[in-house]
Amino acid sequence: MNIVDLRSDTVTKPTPEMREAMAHAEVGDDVYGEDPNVNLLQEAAADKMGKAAGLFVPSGTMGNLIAVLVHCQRGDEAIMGDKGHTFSFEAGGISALGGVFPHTLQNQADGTLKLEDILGAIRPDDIHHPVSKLVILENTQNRCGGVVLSKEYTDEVGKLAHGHAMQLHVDGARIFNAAVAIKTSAKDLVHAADSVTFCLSKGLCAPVGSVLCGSREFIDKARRIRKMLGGGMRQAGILAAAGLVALDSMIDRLAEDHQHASDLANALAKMKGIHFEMGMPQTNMVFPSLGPDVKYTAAELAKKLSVEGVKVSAVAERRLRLVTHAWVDDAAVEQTLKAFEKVLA
Ligand code: TLP
Repeated sequence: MNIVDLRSDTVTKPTPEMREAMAHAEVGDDVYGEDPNVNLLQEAAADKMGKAAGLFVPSGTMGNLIAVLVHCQRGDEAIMGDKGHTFSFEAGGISALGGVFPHTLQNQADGTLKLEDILGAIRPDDIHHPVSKLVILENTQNRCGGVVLSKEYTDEVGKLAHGHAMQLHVDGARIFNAAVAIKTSAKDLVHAADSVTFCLSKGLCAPVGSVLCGSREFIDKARRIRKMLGGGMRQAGILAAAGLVALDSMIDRLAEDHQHASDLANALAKMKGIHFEMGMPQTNMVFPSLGPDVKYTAAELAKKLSVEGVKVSAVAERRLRLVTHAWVDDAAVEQTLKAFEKVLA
């Protein structure tokens, strides 16, 4: 049976072009800064983000952690969404390893943090309080439906943060999905950010890695922290070579993933018991909710779908997440819809 894996875009595998580039990649010791492919990738990534420099890191989680550790000292506070990846899915690393205090604000349905909430969260200069140092936004905002934050909104948040001597970090794990969805450049979307992490290993299909971008001074500090965390990867050019292919040839095609997500959602919305309380997909994430007519929980339904060869995630008692990516084609969409029809019958 053909398996359709919609649990995440992290399940994507390197393309034949990537495997070819990896096989022939010239390498060097990146801890000495001597890996030519890593250096090329970092330059290309920084250019795409409109920042002065980039740093290849093993994961999005490490990229976000390093950014927080550069921007904040122990006891400082970082303002972030309560549905943000850094708050919910990074094992509390900023607190465990950096002593950084997370100040969470409610993510609105459109993925934003209200400007007045951010303003209200910034601490006055008073020895009773931690020092507010950083605001973190996520674009696309995963747990709000993979929604896109606009340039205008991000610029407003940047202005607010900078006006209070704070920095802005964007977790842009899927920033290219955001850019493709609203037909703009990633550079524009993160213009106001002091730092941004984006992932090569999700919709862009590279096997491993993310790039953290920012000013030259920021990246110099980030490089030391990456070493401290054990993220100096030596002959990482084998991975960077795949990352270069990802940046060259995998960005524009993300529109196909968005189309497949839309196709899935439109057809699922017509099935009895399925509704979209989080809204229809803007990018590659589909979050169907199960109404009272559906006799299964999301976890039970996911199990039944897997018997039909369709893997999805249960993200709440009555909500699933389906993520489209390059390995999900028209036939996979069809197989998924047939599986839903069968298990809901
Ligand atoms: N997200 C994964 C899981 O960890 C939840 C997924 O399947 O969506 N920022 C955002 C917005 C992310 O969605 C993720 C991964 C990361 C950071 C972390 O990236 P990695 O997995 O490379 O550490």
